[in-house]
Amino acid sequence: MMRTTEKILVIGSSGQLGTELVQNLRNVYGIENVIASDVKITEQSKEGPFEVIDVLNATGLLEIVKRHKINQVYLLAALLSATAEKMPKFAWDLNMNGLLNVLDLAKEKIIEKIYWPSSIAVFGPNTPKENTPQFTVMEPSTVYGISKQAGERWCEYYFNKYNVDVRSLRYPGLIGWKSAPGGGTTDYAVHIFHEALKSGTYECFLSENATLPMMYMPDAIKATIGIMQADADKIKIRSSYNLAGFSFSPKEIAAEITKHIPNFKITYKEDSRQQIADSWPKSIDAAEAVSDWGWKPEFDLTAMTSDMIKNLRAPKK
Ligand code: AKB
Repeated sequence: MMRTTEKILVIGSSGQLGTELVQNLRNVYGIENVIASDVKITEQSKEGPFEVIDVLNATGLLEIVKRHKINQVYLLAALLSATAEKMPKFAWDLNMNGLLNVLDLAKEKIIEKIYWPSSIAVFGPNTPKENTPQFTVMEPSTVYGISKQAGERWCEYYFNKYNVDVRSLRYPGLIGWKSAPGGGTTDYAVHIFHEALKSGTYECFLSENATLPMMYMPDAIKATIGIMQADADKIKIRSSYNLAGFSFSPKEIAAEITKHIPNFKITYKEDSRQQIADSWPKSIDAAEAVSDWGWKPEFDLTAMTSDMIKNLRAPKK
């Protein structure tokens, strides 16, 4: 474990990414130096310091940040693409004002460093779909994408105007076995494993050829901690970095799962999430993340599938 003076607050820590990020940050910085927080108390509160925080309550947030002498915030609380379409105004409020509340803490020099996730959802139907570059047409057609794109602009603005050290990644769909996703369009790529092992079948809400960029959780954690630990002068992009793992369609992941579960059957019944998937890139060019701060993913579709199935089959401790 690293000796550290960091005091880290993870907001929205009980979600898919937060659950694993908190565990990994605690391995690096020590349990007592990483405060988990969510809008309500969860099982995570048994594992280390935990606070109930509504990020929209700026006064409550400030009190907790001061009490714990926090100097870094990872702001993960947000509504994802599918849920945001059902509650557009609330999604905008949470995704945008939550970010502004945290950016203001850094503007006032109360905290030193912020991590804020963006997403491939910042791209839209007019963006080039293959190997989508860092700088390109961005006309998102979902509420989530609009909020992430505006958030990126705010991050860059606070960096330029107030010298706020904010760092961000445009995550693809994240796949992990330790925690469940919620409210995203890429969630099928996690559910498919659970259903394949439980019942041997899965009804997919995207079409068989809906190729999307994805990433295995250990790579996402490595990228997140990696960009936060990089020297500030290496972080040349203060909106958000393209991040790439690998891409696949429901048909391709089903074929990969069949190598482990030969009788597995997938069926397709598209819902409104297909339209969201249609508006997103199929693959991402992460050249800037590679050259600026040394991004390198480890997992591809085959390695991720084997690891997911091995871990989900292992007896629960
Ligand atoms: C979603 O599907 O909404 C998220 C994302 C790609 O940001 N997983």
